[in-house]
Amino acid sequence: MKRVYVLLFSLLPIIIVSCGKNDNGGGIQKVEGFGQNNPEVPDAVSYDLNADSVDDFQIDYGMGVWDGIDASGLFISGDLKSLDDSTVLVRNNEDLSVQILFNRPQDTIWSAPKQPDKWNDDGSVTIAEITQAADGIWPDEWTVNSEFNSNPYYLGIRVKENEDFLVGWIKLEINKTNGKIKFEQYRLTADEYIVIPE
Ligand SMILES: [Ca+2]
Repeated sequence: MKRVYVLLFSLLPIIIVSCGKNDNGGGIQKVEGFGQNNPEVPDAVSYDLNADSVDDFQIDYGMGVWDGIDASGLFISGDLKSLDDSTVLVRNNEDLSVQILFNRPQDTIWSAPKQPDKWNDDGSVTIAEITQAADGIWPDEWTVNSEFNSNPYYLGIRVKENEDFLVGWIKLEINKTNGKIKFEQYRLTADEYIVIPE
């Protein structure tokens, strides 16, 4: 399945209609015109975790088009974007793809990760997404991008502070019904490692 983000901007004026600022928490856009159960696109949210007035991460949502054999549709992707040299821990799979959201309570997050773990250098990871079927129908729930399919979801993180980095973790709250992704809890340290508490 080929995925194309380029068409996003040409499609947006057609398929997105603002529902007003106070619907379901404010600022939500609803996708119109493509089947039933049309999902809503949550607003982007930025986080400054070490309170230095520089945002470190942003949860952002992008819409794209998937293009298969004799079929196509839309998808919405909820992504965690790295800002100001912050990054998240990923694991190298054997096929060279990377896996996120693998951390659990009692895991140790190292400032210098050990293979196959590494700090993501791609600038963005997909946390959750929802994909329109070829018949135009949207599923009832978003899919979390984790092979563990567990909740709560933890990510190891590194945040820039002055010329150094802090290591830590974030606990994500992912609402599969509306796709909203929130930072529920986090910790940072200047030590070499931090352990996610039970
Ligand atoms: Ca910051």
